[in-house]
Amino acid sequence: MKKDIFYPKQFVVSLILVFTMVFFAQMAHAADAIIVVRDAFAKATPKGARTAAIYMNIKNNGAEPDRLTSITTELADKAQIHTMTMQGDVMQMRALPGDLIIPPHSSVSLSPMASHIMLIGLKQPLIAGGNFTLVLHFAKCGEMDINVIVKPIAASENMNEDTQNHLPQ
Ligand SMILES: [Cu+2]
Repeated sequence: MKKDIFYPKQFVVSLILVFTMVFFAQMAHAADAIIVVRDAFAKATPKGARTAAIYMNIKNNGAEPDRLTSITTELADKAQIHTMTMQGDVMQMRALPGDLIIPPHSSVSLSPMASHIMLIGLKQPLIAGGNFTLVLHFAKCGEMDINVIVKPIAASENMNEDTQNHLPQ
């Protein structure tokens, strides 16, 4: 006896509907990446160093500003946003008073000789070739885990390899 596999029309229609919804949900999620962090890196530290600087590019794809309110990592007691200013001939860095604002539809670059995230009370040296997790806390976008790669001390600022996108959870 011949056995036909029978799919009721309604079932097929709802199946297509479900696939369509999943597809668009994923598209929406990709477009949802309001804050995108790229090229997060630190320079290797000499043995015994208590501080380390981290650089990255933070892009805001949203229509409203967001603020980087704090940074945490298991590798250091604390992390601050530092800005660099010239005092005569001497470059000085100081902690940013308040949050780092990421304006809408633009990006903020933390790069050598500009701003950086400073780890204070480093618990272990950063070794070239390694990587570690940094947690960025944004006012709107929430918490974001960033993978920071460690480059040799002489690493230049113009490195575009190791690009990564981090989507908000
Ligand atoms: Cu600093």
